Amino acid sequence: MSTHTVRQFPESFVWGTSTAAYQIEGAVAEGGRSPSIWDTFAHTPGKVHQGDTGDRACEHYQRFREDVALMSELGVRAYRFSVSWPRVQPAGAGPAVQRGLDFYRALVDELLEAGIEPYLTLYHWDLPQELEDAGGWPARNTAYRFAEYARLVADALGDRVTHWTTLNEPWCSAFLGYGSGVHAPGRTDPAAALRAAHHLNLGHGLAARALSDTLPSGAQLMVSLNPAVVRPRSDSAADRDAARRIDALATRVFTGPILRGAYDDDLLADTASVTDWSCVHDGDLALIQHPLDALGINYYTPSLVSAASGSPDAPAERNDGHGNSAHSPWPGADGVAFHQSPGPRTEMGWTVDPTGLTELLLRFHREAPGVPLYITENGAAYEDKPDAEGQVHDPERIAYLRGHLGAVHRALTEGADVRGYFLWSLLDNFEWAYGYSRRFGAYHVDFDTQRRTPKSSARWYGRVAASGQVPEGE
Ligand code: PNW
Repeated sequence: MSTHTVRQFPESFVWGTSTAAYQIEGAVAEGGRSPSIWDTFAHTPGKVHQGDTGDRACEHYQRFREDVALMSELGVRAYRFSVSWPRVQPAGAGPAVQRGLDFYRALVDELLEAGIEPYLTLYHWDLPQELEDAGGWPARNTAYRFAEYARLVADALGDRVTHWTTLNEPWCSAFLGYGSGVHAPGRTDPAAALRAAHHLNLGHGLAARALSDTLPSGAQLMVSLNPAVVRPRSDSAADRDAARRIDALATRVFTGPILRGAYDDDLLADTASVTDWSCVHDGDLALIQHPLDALGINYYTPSLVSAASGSPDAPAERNDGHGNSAHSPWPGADGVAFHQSPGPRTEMGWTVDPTGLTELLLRFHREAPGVPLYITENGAAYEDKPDAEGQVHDPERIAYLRGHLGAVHRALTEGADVRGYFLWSLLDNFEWAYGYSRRFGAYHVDFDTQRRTPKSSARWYGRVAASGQVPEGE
């Protein structure tokens, strides 16, 4: 076997970068935008690292043309971004605000002009605050409001955007937002978190139907999930059961209804002490199981779990990678302990393990037969200090990307229908509860001057995107 194999990707493989509205746009009071739950949360003392907010972020709202030029310079042919709901429909109900739609139309036109294919996500966590005040995702009405908003955006941009994603990582919205409270809106109510999960599923199904009704034929409908790769610490029955529980709460709570039209019995049994699931109405599951044209998978790191040792009532250890909270994001799984997986870690504390990505892609190749897969997020945070010449050398990120692209290639050779890869992220940006203290960008951003500088990983990724080849060594 050669030690210098070059892994060749298919000609049609889509290479892109990814961002989200609240993490990069800033301009939170421009153009008629109203506050989202993330504005409120970030402005609440103690919620975000050093009191950072998205008020300015990367000023992408003003600098989007420059940012599209960065993508051209990089040589990527696709861009995944999200639309800010409160920019388009400030109260979360009623007519769209034209200035909000105009911003996204200008962005899309700039992308198309540059030959970059837009991949639009409707919801990357920035719920209009007014809808939270009316109950948020634990309230059924929010799912209907989401579908209405989806239709407004599809009416406005359906003539020029082909790739449509309803939700990004509903697990984070439901369980970090309403369970552990480390994300907006910061509620810590396990029953509300499970209701939120169902209403996110319902919102996805209703929005999928609205998009199918509105978009021209040929449009591609997808959802981006962050399914967990859960590994039991030992082969004992108790540890394997702990892994099963977390798989149910992290992954199957979404893929069950979305892919198979059902919540699995073990999930319902595990959570029976938390909720009776009366939020699931007749007909909901059929709506949620709307045919998908593709499935988006976000992957960063696997999870290592065991049955909590000691008395059966011992509280679960928390996974630091999921943010520190006295409250669990895993309702009904108090008997599960999380452990640090062995191996090198990124600045998030997340273990680098590309084999998890191959596993996930092969799993969904089996569980969603005929549904093309995209990696809609993958990447790593490192310290990334500019040197004396202002250059940023990030060999660890290059190694991370090389490893994970190797994992994607491996899944392809084993038959998975993987169509594209979106690096998280184009720019260093507002990393949620970590504020600006964690940098995922291909481009370094100086948040005082807003200067963007390509890291060495950006140049590396650009060469990969241009050639479709991932070199094994340097
Ligand atoms: C994802 N967890 O967030 C998001 O889609 C991005 O907006 C974010 O910047 C990126 O990954 C990096 O964090 C996650 O605790 C946040 O398991 C937290 C978790 C997973 C994903």
